[in-house]
Amino acid sequence: MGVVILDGTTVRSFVENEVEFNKSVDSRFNALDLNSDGVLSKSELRKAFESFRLLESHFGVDVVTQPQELTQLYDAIFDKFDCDHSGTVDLEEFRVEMKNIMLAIADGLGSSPIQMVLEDDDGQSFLKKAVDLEASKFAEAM
Ligand SMILES: [Ca+2]
Repeated sequence: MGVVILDGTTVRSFVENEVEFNKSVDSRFNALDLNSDGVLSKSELRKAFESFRLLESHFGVDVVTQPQELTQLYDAIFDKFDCDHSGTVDLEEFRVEMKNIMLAIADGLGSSPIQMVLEDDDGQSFLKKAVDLEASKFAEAM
């Protein structure tokens, strides 16, 4: 477990590094595509958001959300990803919306850094990757 400092600039520069960002998004997409049919179904995408825990936790404090509300929430998220309303999310749709979400997070963070506690198994998380990338840039500059 480690503590990292994260601000909007860190997240933004990660998103804007298209090669690194798409690599992370693509590997996440493949991990989520449980039946390997090349698209994400509603339940596959729901699992993604349950694992991100962006919705259920608020500043690290778990909030209780009713299952029915959650289902509506996940349906709304799925519609946002599924731009062409095909009933599935393809890689391109996933990339576009992940970028939107990360930029929204960056805007939310602004220039006030937050401290994040990362569990050991968070090695694959997007935010962790953003921090690692920023750290490697500092290392190169020195
Ligand atoms: Ca699938």
